[in-house]
Amino acid sequence: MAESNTVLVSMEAGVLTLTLHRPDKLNAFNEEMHRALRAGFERAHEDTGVRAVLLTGAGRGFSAGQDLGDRDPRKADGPPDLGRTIEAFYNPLIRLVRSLEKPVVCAVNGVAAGAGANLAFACDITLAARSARFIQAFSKIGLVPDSGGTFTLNRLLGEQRAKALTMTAEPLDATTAAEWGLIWKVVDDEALMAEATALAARLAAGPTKGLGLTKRAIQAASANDLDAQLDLERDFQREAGSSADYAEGVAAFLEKRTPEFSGR
Ligand code: LHQ
Repeated sequence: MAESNTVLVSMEAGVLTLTLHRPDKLNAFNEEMHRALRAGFERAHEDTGVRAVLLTGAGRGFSAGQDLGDRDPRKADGPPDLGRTIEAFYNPLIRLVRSLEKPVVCAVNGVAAGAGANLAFACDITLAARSARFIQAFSKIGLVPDSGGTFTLNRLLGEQRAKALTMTAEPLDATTAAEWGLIWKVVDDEALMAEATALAARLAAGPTKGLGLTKRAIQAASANDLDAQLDLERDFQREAGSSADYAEGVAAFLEKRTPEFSGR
């Protein structure tokens, strides 16, 4: 994996922690940070030792979205092709997060704006510091939401709230984001990392094969009717039922002991 100090990478007890690290820019995305984050998620896909990912930001922000200095339309060679930027960087990132068959926990440590907010919403279980806020900043600069925002906000909030948040770019506080179901929960600022780390570690020690199938099933549900989803559940249960973790889970239950899951 290419070394870059724009994303700090650490691995402990099956948890790959990826920390966005451009704190003086509120972890806004430049191409180097994109490449480093993508490499982190690619490692999570390939490395069987990785059983959960924890994504967070360094400093007082989670991510302010695209580094606008890097996509300045006033440059002499004309406005940049933002479609190309989306295709090359943001879409692959969101696809990597969503297709990873392992839990992705996100700890939003501070402001999350633009693509930074929508990246946080694309993760599987998102916790936020009580002081964090989410801003659909796109409309402030004449852009449209990206990084799956129109998909996620519409599904989670419905059209009224999705349109109001994106058209007004009004900040949404973490408590309201949790009440609206955009994130899992709010945690006191000083407790955020301990709680998110403990959650990621708990998931990494869990039956991660089954958790990965659970993630796929829930994500598939919005495109399926009930019959298709019931069929999918049958197929996934068949697969989970042949896993070592199912055998271990049942054995541990019957023997009244704590299971030791391997993720296989
Ligand atoms: C920044 C940024 C930033 C550069 C803070 N860029 N420096 C995809 C494809 C291609 C192109 C376009 O976009 C996209 C997707 C997107 O993400 S579009 C949305 C882009 N993001 C924004 O429009 C948010 C811009 N930032 C802000 O509105 C504020 O910084 C927020 C509300 C996030 C935080 O406000 P404050 O807490 O008051 O912090 P600040 O504004 O003072 O920022 C701290 C520093 O970070 C500052 O630098 P400086 O050298 O003056 O200390 C900012 O310039 C820098 N920074 N966001 N996106």
